[in-house]
Amino acid sequence: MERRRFLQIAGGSAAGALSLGGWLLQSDAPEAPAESRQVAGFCELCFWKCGIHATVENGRVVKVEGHPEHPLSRGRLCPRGNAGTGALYDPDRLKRPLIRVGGRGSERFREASWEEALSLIAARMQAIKARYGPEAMALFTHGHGGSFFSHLLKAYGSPNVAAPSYAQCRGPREVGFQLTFGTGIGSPENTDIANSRFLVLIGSHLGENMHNTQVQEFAEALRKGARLAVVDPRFSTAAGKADWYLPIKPGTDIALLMAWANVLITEELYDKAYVEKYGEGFEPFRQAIAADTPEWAAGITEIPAGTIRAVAREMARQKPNVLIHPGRHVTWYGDDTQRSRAIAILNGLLGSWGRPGGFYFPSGATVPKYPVPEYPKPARGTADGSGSRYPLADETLASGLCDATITGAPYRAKGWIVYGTNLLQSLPDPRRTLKAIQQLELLVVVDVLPVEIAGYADVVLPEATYLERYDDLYAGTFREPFVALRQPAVAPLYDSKPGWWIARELGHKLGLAAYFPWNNIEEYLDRRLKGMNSSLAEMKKKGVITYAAQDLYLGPDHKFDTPSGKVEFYSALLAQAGFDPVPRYRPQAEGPPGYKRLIFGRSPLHTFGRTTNNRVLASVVRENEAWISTSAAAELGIRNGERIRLVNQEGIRSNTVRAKVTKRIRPDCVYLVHGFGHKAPKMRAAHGRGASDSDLVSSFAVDPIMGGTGMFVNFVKVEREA
Ligand SMILES: Nc1nc2c(c(=O)[nH]1)N[C@H]1C(S)=C(S)[C@@H](COP(=O)(O)OP(=O)(O)OC[C@H]3O[C@@H](n4cnc5c(=O)[nH]c(N)nc54)[C@H](O)[C@@H]3O)O[C@H]1N2
Ligand SMILES: Nc1nc2c(c(=O)[nH]1)N[C@H]1C(S)=C(S)[C@@H](COP(=O)(O)OP(=O)(O)OC[C@H]3O[C@@H](n4cnc5c(=O)[nH]c(N)nc54)[C@H](O)[C@@H]3O)O[C@H]1N2
Ligand code: SF4
Ligand SMILES: [Mo]
Repeated sequence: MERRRFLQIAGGSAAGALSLGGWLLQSDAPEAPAESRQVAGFCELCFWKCGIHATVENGRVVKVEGHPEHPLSRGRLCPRGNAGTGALYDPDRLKRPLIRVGGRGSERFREASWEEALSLIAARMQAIKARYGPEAMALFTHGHGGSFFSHLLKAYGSPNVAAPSYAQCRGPREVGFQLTFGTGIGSPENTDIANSRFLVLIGSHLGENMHNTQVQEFAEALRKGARLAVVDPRFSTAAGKADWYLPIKPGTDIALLMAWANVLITEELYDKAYVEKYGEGFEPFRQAIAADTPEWAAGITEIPAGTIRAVAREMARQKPNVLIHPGRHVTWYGDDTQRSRAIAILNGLLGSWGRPGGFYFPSGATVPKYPVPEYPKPARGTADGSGSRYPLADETLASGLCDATITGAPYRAKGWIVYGTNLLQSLPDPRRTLKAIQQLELLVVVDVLPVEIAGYADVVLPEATYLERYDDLYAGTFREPFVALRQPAVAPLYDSKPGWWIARELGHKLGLAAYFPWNNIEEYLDRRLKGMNSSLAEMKKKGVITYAAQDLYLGPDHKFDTPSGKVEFYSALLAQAGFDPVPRYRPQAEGPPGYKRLIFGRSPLHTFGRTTNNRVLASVVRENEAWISTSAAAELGIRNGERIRLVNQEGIRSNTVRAKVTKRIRPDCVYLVHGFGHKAPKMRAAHGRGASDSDLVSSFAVDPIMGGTGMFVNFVKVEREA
């Protein structure tokens, strides 16, 4: 029992919220409220979009709980979701439009009316279009509310719309799986964790990585007796539940994965019927990895050959109900597409793609679009290098747009709209981002908080939070397709406005009114919903409509969407493009003597830097710690809890941060939770708290296949604070 306790997500009572430091108790506990109602919607504390019920009493949201019918929440939220009031009532929120009056980054702004702020933006956008063409405007966006801004940019004539959740997150995984199975993984991941009998986690640290549904399913699988192997240089929370923990030398996973494939093949343990029926290029694959024995891999990964064999045999015993988890944030070392492909291939050998406990086939509902004119065709392609410099990238690269803005090749973006992404924390090497910003004639930031990137904007626009606004419908692709609505629980505070309103107003000012032919969002949503036999009135009550699951698992005549129509163990496409057709291990550069590799991950109580200022969550986890192994700390004379600084290979120094001296990490690594060490002065709860991994990521390794930016390639030494 004990070993599973961490997985219990806050249930449907106030308990989850109340346990978070009593914050909600103190502020909101009126007796017998005159008004009490529940409003359905979906969460925006991370990008998973769980269904919520917000309880409103006397005009205030007093708690946020899991929507019982929503398939992603099933009545529960993670602790961050329960802390939604901390986002809504954050006293540091952006309150009014701001126009910069000092130098970029000086944080000197004056307040402006929406009319003035939007007119200024529209005038500059028109000037940029006239001088450089519409492609010179770029949009960086993350989060559901960005959809109306993407629409605006396409209507304006630019193809340059990118999210850091591709080239800085899951991009290599999508490409690796597409190359192998013809389909990417998507979000929510099509992993059938609940039915898995053996789960192998390659770094993906479920339990700290708190995507609600996955963690619920993880608990369910373990309860049903699933076995677990965890491969991680750090003894993660999940490692604490594992039957096998493999403390791998960082950056060597491809060797381990190919050695597993080698055992499955040489011991004839793979799913022969599946490989024969669905596989392509098995023979050249077998030959290519013939020398990748466990003994070979042991010398590279520092995992004993016996352990490698034992885990492979367990995979075989449980096949095909095995899941080698594809991970999500996979931009680690620049060889990430190949590592993701190695994971995909291993799943192919085990026959788990399209099988219970492996990967299911998700389906989505179609919601008719609101009719608008066709978008103009941009004269130039995207500026980021996807499809050209990085041939297999299938989404726009946020880092690529930043590069093009600096170099002007193939052409420069002269205006950026940044919606819901703090580029100074999410793109690698913040110095580059600042260099790019120097080239801009317009930088607009649409956010809810005065984050770092907002400090450099020409115009800052305060968005209403997810509890105060409608957004576009969310048509989820999952086991059972669903359509969910976000609606305001309370009216927007201050002078904040919903994204749809901002985008529509701007559209009108830019002469693009034809693309926003509706008068208000209710009209827009109702028309779309009527097209699927529902209505806004119905959805406001329900919050979500779920449809029957389609075929979840592999049928006899399945065709894969790869060039061969089969599961590609050997990729002719990669060979043609000049890449390894079969994943090959290549050593990573080591750090300078005395330095340790900087790796990072998540706290179960925070989402990046977006929640570190949330008082409810910050009352529990206020700052991050630098994990240092007991042996390394002894050598350096560092005590647990002592304040230290991390100094990277280029001499970049972190804030002071507490050392967490622990046996739970390899001596060659230092670990931080991402999202702390905020420099933005107006984020009063988060400012200066903990160390920023983003600042230390001054170096990155670009994946030559799809342009992802590997970020675990920096090294730090530890300095004691005098
Ligand atoms: N609570 C919470 N949950 C979240 C998020 C959040 O911010 N907060 N963010 C969400 C998002 S967008 C994403 S993409 C996911 C990210 O979560 P994951 O997909 O799980 O990915 P990472 O954050 O890269 O995983 C970091 C883990 O990889 C280990 N690691 C480092 N180097 C290596 C290596 O060379 N080999 C191996 N095998 N392991 C290594 C680290 O020690 C750490 O435990 O989490 C999601 N869930
Ligand atoms: N160094 C380093 N870099 C990383 C990572 C890492 O672990 N380390 N992780 C990578 C990963 S996995 C990902 S997915 C990306 C994520 O990178 P980002 O998308 O930049 O994620 P956040 O840091 O959460 O930034 C979200 C921003 O949205 C704002 N926001 C929150 N709610 C709303 C809203 O309702 N409306 C608007 N308009 N804004 C809102 C927040 O205040 C914040 O400024 O970063 C990647 N980059
Ligand atoms: S996983 Fe947590 S933070 Fe993310 S959407 Fe769900 S409840 Fe919200
Ligand atoms: Mo991510």
